[in-house]
Amino acid sequence: MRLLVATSNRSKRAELERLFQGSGIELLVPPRELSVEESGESFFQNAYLKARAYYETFGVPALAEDSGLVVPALGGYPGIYSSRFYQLEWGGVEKVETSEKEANIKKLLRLMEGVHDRRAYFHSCVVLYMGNAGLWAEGRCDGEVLAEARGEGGFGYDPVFRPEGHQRSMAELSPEEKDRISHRGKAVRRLLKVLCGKSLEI
Ligand code: ITT
Repeated sequence: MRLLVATSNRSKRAELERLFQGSGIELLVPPRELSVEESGESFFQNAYLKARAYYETFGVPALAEDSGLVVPALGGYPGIYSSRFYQLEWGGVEKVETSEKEANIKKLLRLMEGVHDRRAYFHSCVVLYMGNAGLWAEGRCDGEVLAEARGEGGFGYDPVFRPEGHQRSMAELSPEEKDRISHRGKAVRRLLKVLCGKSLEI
């Protein structure tokens, strides 16, 4: 089976490729990236919109993922707005000095200054869209927002997120350690269980 990976985020694509290794399913890179408006109100709706757009453009079963960091003390933000949090009026627009990632992190840390409840979780929803049939699965990784960035691995908010049960930030974990506990790892393993009918040790 071959699936098109409906994402323009290279780090996310690399993680999905790792998570599908050994599944017998081949992930194909799209001939070009699409700009899909993420107008949904949930991770599921946005993942569905992306998977459907890639399927309709390229005619191949498409796998999309929508994810983000949910911080209850911030009313659920950045949430579905995680990738473009710095641009949101909510909480004040953050200027991009080095990269969008740095601006997102800077805004999150600014809003968390003096906040006692630092609990947060990453959420991932994967959607496989095949035209007249489909599948979806979700995963969550609980932890807390750190006071400052630590580590070089992963992507996005990984340097400021400490997963439960670990002393290191997500960006300080090896790729294999992250895959074992991550929201994306859990969602993909659940999808594969339905798709292949077996549990994979990834
Ligand atoms: P595509 O829509 O093209 O897949 P994207 O990066 O815009 O790429 P999302 O809309 O799903 O993807 O936004 C996900 C954002 O949530 C991502 O850019 C990060 O800021 C954050 N995020 C998701 N998973 C993460 C992870 O494993 N580690 C750190 N940050 C993560």
